[in-house]
Amino acid sequence: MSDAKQILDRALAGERRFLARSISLVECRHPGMGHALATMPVRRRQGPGVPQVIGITGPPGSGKSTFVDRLVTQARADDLRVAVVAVDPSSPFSGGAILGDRVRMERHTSDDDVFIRSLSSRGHLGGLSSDTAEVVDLLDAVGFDRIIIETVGVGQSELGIMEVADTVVVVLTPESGDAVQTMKAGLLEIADVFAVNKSDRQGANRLAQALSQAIQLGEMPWPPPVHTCSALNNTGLDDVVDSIGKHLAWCTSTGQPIWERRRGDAYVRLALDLVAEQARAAAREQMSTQLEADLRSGICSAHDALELLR
Ligand SMILES: Nc1nc2c(ncn2[C@@H]2O[C@H](COP(=O)(O)OP(=O)(O)OP(=O)(O)O)[C@@H](O)[C@H]2O)c(=O)[nH]1
Ligand SMILES: [Mg+2]
Repeated sequence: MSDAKQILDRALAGERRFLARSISLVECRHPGMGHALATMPVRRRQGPGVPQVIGITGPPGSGKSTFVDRLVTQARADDLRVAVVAVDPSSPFSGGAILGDRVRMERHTSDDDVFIRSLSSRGHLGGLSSDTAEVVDLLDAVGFDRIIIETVGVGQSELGIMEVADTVVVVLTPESGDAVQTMKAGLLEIADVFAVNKSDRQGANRLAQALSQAIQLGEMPWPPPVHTCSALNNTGLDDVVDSIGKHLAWCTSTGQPIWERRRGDAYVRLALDLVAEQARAAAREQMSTQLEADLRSGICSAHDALELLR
């Protein structure tokens, strides 16, 4: 039995420390962990909702973590075990934000039924690397009832979250741009529910109305409901939560084929990412000092290097 399998088994037996270690092994793409994961009893492979996976995305500072904190409180009131995965954009500027998240969620850290973990986005534009899907599988197998993923994003780069979450909530603010900008950024394709947060500030209603109008124009299988709310003041959140529930119900009925396609995309993407990462690492290893120097000076083009390193 490999070390990874033993660590995973102890995580499955409910040992928190080993859950944290298993996640670290997923993050570093430990091959033994990858294989062990594939044999796990992952409930979400059967269909949406068990566990319920909710993705929260939106521009920096729109109130995602404050919102997630509310969702955690609500889930705990329903006696659900919750895991939160916050995907850091691995940017030198994110340090403060992550610290901020910890402070915001501090009240939950002593609760044994709440697990909070930051993941690196590995420089993926999407703010969500394919190993997030594996971490969610792990949290699923360990028995969490609800898994919440927070990622920062401003548009199409966020497609990855759709593949992992049953429902994606896009959190906007009156300051994050008008409806046209939101659509140009591709957020309409990503959102299952829009939460226009910071409704205590001017412009939230206007943005929400413009978004609703734009949505009505498109013929979407699930036109995303738009709500205004204030995560800080705890107002309007019930409607957002209600819409999350309705979207999940839709996923388990009419929307099931769409949900299945999204899920399938995640597995295909994970496989392609693994291949690409391995090829890149092998090419890096193979690249001689001379070839690197030739690339730097322009003697050798990137296309020539491709032929040489194939
Ligand atoms: N006025 C107002 N401020 C809010 C509201 N919700 C959150 N904030 C504040 O907005 C700031 C950012 O909140 P966060 O929850 O950290 O936002 P975030 O989207 O998680 O931020 P990043 O993860 O850094 O992208 C904090 O100072 C919050 O207190 C709200 O409804 N109204
Ligand atoms: Mg945050």
